[in-house]
Amino acid sequence: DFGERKGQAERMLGLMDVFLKNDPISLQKDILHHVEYTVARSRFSFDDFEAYQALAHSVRDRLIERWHDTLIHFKKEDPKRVYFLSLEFLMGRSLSNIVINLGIRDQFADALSQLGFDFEVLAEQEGDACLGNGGLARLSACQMDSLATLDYPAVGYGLRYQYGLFRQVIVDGFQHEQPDYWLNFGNPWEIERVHITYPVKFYGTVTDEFLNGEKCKVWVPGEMVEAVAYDNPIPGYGTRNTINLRLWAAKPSDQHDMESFNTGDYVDAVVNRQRAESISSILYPDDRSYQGKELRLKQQYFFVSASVQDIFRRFKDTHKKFDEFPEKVALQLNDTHPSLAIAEVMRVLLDEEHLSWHRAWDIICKIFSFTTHTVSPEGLEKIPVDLLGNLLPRHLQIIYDINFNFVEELKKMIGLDYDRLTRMSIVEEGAVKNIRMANLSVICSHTVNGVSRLHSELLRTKLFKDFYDLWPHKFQYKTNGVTQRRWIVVSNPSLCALISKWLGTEAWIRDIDLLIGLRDYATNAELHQEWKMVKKVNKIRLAEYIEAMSGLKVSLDAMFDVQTKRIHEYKRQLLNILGIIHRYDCIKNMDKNDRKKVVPRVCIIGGKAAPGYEIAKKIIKLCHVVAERINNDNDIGDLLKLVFIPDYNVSVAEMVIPGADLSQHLSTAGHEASGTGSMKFLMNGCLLLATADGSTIEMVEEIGQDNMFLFGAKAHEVVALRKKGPTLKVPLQFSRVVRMIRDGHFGFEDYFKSLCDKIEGTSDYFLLGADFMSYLEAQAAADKAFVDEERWTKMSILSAAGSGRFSSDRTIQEYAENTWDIQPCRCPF
Ligand code: CR1
Repeated sequence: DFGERKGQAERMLGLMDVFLKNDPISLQKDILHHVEYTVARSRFSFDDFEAYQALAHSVRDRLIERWHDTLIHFKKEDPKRVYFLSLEFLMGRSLSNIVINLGIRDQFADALSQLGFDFEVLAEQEGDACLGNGGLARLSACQMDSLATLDYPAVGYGLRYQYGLFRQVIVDGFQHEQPDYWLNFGNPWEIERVHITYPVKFYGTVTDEFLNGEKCKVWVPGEMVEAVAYDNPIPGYGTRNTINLRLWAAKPSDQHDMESFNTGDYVDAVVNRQRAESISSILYPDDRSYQGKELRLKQQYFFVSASVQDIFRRFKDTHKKFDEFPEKVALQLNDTHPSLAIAEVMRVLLDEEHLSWHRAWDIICKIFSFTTHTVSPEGLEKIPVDLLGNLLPRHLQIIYDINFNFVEELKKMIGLDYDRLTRMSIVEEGAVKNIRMANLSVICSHTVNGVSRLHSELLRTKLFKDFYDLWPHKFQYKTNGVTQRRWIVVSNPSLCALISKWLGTEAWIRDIDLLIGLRDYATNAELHQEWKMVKKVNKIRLAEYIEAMSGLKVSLDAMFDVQTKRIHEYKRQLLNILGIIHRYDCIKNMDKNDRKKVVPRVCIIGGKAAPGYEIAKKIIKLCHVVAERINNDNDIGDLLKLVFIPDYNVSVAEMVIPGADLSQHLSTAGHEASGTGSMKFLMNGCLLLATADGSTIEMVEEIGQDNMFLFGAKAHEVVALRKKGPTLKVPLQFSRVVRMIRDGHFGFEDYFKSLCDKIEGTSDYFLLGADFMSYLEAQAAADKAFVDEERWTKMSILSAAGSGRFSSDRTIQEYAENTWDIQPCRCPF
């Protein structure tokens, strides 16, 4: 009957256009069609949100076309694929990004304007997908964009949380958290795959059984839930390739609780089933502390198990021999969160595919690569053995076995150095026995990546020194990058047009190295004029946002000075606030003449604090009380303003970053693994005031020290400074501003006492006092540069021109070549 089916297929094809058309009439028809039949509003009466929905569905149709073609092409070519496992993806909005990558933004904008709608206004209707916390999660999103653009055969795997990162609401200067039920208004960018489901097992017991005369382990689970796939197509730019980001949602399993239906109360049994869904219900909002919560572990295993089943299914579709597995599969662990995948792949190979330990282990050692995103040992995930053993009894056995073999091997290599053996073991002994997920990941991966050069150095000399001494060849680094599609083309259209005009090409959108060509015009008066205009346009947009949000009018002549990122002690937002208090204090004590020389500033701070992170929350409150004081002091006027931007997320960032003149990156040296916010500011021609930490060190190499305001102790000096403890001198200026807070100059002195105690005396772990003078000097240098407009503009042009190295395209290419060993697989047009 193949002939019959083929005949039918041909008839069906004849009924459809080969491709959807992108001329204005076709687009308008398509949008109206979706208004009427998808959104189910009359085409004579629909509002902006409904128009957005119809628009999104028209875009989605075109996206799906390419996505199908890519998947078919990959299937045909069967290249080695990289599977990118990440518990977090911070996608933000999708519409603008997608139409730009598909190359049909202008066509849609024209079509809409003929219908009486403005593309930009509709794009604003979209809510953010905040399925991640901060740096790590946004990095994953940028990397997906680059993977697609560079034609790599990649699949992203993650969790489809029903509640994304909390919304931050400020009440009386205090942070409050509100749930982000982001799916309330539907999500046109995902495709629910009701037929792509896998059972995921938990709890239960492991028994020994005999199969064909061989002993094998059988895991009899105590609970089963179903993982359902939701596919999110990710289009590349300048290519037909559109790759898949597959997010799993938990649903009750039909097999799981037949028994309870027979024995118990029917209604109760149905209600109980709903508990299964809680696994994918919420994103944990702490980005660096691990409390050994069972639900978190369940989430990790749930997404890992479903992804691994999916990967095996795909492999087995076309391959019989598992020895070919490493030729077709690269598994990337984005931090330790997905590292249970190691034990899971091992379990499947041993218990389900019945490979010998030796063969299975050989495969494991060839397929995993691990990237860590932290510098501090406390940031490394540990899982209590009891918790793991209860939830995943078979996995605990496998991890013990891996560890046993490892330690035996290690003894042969290093002898009975018990301290070192203890440090390197996957199992941490102690009152609570823990599994060290980082050790597991390092031991089982062929490559361990850091996210900047300095980070890699710290990994080799501190965090993973023992492992580096053993396996130096495993350790690499790939300095992070961000995608210029999102961070220039989508978020700063005027700059995008300007760059293309001066470079005479749009090719830099795919080939970022071309940006360097801007250097040739760094002193060109005409470019300077246009460059300043672009900045002004973006400052106006930001100023309007600030006014709409807080009622505060800010002067466009002032320097817009921005620090936006998650609130953390090591990121030192507090240093910024103390600097602002100092500036305020100085202005207050100036006479009229001196005040004329002050460079007016609008200081902008934004970022979320983890709900349980008290100190971070106090920093937010401090920012508000200081702002209250300064902004209401008529004596100060436009010389100084302080604004806290609430609910910082991807789309707020898209507006704030292009409008910034100066951005601050103040982490105590040696604490920021990389930092990626700085890269977005740099690309947008914003000047950086920063410590020599993470990726900023590499930025200095690209744009030169003269084009940045660097300050503070270097990473290698920090340790020595800490040792000085109480003998460490802090400047009078520092003591004075802390005293102002303690004395209640801004109110709430009792509440802020613990904050002040944290930075005075021996407890100033992040060295605010030690770095304060140097910080003030860097600020003064920034003021001086700002009044020299020509110099400032030149620095700004050189910043953008030198930002090419910080594109995620470069990062991904390095991963593909040096870690995953994959080749591009380009879908023909
Ligand atoms: C690091 O703190 C880095 C990003 C992306 C962060 C930051 O320096 O740029 O990862 N870590 O690599 C993180 O978010 C949860 O950990």
